[in-house]
Amino acid sequence: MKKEIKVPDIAESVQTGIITSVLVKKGDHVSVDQPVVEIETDKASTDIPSPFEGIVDEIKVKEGDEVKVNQVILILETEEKENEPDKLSGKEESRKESKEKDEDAEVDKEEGKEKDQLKEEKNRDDKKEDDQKKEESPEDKKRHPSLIPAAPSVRRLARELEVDLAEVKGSGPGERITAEDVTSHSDKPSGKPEKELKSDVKLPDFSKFGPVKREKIQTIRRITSENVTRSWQSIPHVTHFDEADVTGLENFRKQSQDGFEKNGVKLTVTAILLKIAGFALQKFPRFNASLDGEEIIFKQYFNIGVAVDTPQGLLVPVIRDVNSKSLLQLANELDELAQKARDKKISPDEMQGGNFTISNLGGIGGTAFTPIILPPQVAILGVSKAKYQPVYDGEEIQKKMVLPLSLSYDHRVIDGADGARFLRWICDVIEDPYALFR
Ligand code: CAO
Repeated sequence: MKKEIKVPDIAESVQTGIITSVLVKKGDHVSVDQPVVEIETDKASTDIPSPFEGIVDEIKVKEGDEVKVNQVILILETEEKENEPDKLSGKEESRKESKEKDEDAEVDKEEGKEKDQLKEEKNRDDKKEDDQKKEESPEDKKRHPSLIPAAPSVRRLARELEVDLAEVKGSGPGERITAEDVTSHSDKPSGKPEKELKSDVKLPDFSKFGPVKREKIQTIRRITSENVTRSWQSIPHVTHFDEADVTGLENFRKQSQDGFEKNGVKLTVTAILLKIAGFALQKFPRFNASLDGEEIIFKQYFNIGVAVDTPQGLLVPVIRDVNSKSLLQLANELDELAQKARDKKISPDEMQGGNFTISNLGGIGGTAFTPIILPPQVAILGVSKAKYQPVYDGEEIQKKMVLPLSLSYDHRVIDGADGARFLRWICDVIEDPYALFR
């Protein structure tokens, strides 16, 4: 029996991706969980595993194709007979069941909320409706979107795909709008220009001046570009600079190296900064927060993202609960996640939930830079190259290794003095770890 392999729900808010590699060919035998294609989404590169065992009968996609969640990518010829019940692998079946249960529970909850809301709105509108006693026009629907018949999950999908439900004709009973109605509506040209990376500068014909070559912008670069533009345009950034004497910390790092290497990992500057930044976030809760309209959300957990330079662009894996981890655990986890990011093996989940970010460009060079905040975070620490410098200590000039640090913060949440105190505290702890107890 022929079975379709579709693009699964990769992560919340991910609806499309680009096929970067097809890992099988027609006639190949595929086993359960064997990766069949590699897909790049706005969150990461990931493999799509086969939920069935069988022989590849047809490949519906090729490298470079843009695909949507639920789109068929492959057809497998399985050993199952036509009339046999759908035999999903045990793992897939329980995955599906528990996902459906979770979704049902969520939908029930949302539907409950929505029913109350609907009731309220309906009471308010009943008087008017008595007078009108006529069918809802699209204009009415626009004024009362909650009167449009659609399940909460469908409304959510419409929001994600930026589809206006008032413009969708429902194909379900009583013109109820289904998920398919929304996705097929989003396929139709809406008259709105496609999201693209536009420059405000009118480009000249460069070929008049010399040879040129054009290259399509890859998904990760495109998404980074959109995110940094949005962040730069919507967050009032301030960048504060300071320097830490890392002579003692470098000695500690070198002395500890043997012990770490016995455990198969190097103790790096970034791992030490992760530890110190975790304590700093605990001491200065505003830096571990997010802005939500007129409220500030103070997070009670300490997850820190680390910017990783990869061949496909900038990725930011997140180290969770840094304050409950030892330096060795942090060094190990950082090494593992950075490698996964470079090997395109990092999952979207491993890049979510960060409260603060560290971007260390010091391994490459530079004296200072102004990092861009990753919303909904409110601050990011930039690290430049540590080098020996003559430092006057009030009595004499000494040779010290100095690490330049830059902290960009959201001025809506953090004042300049707070920014200066936060970064100075980090420098103090780097220079003298006993400062932690002060
Ligand atoms: N100053 C001086 N030397 C530094 C340093 C610093 N700030 N940071 C790292 N180094 C040194 C390390 O000590 C190491 O030297 P040794 O081999 O002699 O010990 C070398 O540089 C390489 O370090 P590393 O990069 O392997 O290790 P790391 O844990 O410090 O950094 C990571 C890991 C993921 C942060 C880094 O590999 C990386 O990708 N950095 C780029 C981040 C980036 O792109 N930021 C920009 C984002 S905004 O566009």
